[in-house]
Amino acid sequence: MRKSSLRRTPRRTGAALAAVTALALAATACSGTTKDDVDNESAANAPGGKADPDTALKKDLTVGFLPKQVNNPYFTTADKGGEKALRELGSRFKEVGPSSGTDTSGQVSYVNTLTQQQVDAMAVSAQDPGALCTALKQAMSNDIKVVTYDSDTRPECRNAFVSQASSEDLGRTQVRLLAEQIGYRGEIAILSAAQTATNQNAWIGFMKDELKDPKYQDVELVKVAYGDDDAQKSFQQTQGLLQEHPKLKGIISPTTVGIKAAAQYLSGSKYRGRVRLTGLGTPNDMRKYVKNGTVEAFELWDPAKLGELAARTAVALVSGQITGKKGETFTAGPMGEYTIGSGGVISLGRPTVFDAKNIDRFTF
Ligand code: RAM
Repeated sequence: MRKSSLRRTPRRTGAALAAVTALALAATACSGTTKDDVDNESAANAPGGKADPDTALKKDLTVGFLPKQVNNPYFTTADKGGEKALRELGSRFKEVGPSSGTDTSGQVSYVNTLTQQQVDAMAVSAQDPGALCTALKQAMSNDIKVVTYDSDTRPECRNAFVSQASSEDLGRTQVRLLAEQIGYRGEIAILSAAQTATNQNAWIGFMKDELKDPKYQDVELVKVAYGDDDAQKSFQQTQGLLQEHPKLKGIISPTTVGIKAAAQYLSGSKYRGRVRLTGLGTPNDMRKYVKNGTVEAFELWDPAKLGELAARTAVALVSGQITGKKGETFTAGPMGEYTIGSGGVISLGRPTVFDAKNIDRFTF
């Protein structure tokens, strides 16, 4: 089914397209499993397609953005970055996506919709590493380039992953930030997003590994709670953590929705300033909690730049400047040159740590 002629036969009827889609879905579902389990490289390593770094960027393309959650301010900012870049490149942006932070099946339907609409590329932040694979492979077999950004799927289910920063760095630095604040002693907890989220789970894996270092021998991780990137649930989970673990000294929340809700809870409670909070948040969400002493320091990358890089990567893939293989390089407009790393990963750069001294310089 690779490189089927679907996109080159505009007169194909909707019914015929649906039939082909269903057949291809069945075919990919039956054939992929064994290879998928062992193949750790991106879909770029499938046969065919050679990068031509000198070819011109195509215009008039349509790139569909599918975030984890549409009404999450983090994704609003990220996708606006993608929209701006596509406008500059003479292409079109569209955004679809679920409103809940756990709606994996909703994401699968949106992938299928974008495939049926025959977009040129899609940029997807995956709610779950495996659940989207069949649908994404179907998109790629219809000559649609697939970029994941923010949260990855399995490497063979997309052409490239635009990563916000090294997962290892993000996981380890969040533990270091909190440990310094609690004097390397006491109980800590993690308040995450969805239990299936690839990005949060990768960071949590590195947090647990970091905690094995003997310098954290007096720090104990007592619970990982999940707020599903839902403000109310995250607030309640924070409350629950403190009820269950009254000696808790600190919380790491590696989600913009979670850290904001946790800060809101701590700020209005007797724990303000006593229970430390760090993680990943936007300066706009966290400014008042830094100023009122609830939060000392937290980190993030610039979401708009992440969206911009996802859009520029998608256009470079469609144009044939890159295929997603390790070692290929391309110029992402004013963002400069990027090299594709192992597993088809393109890394945005290093995150910024925000505190009372620098937070007013950032407006996202
Ligand atoms: C939330 C989402 C997103 C994550 C940020 C830090 O907005 O879970 O995937 O990257 O937090």
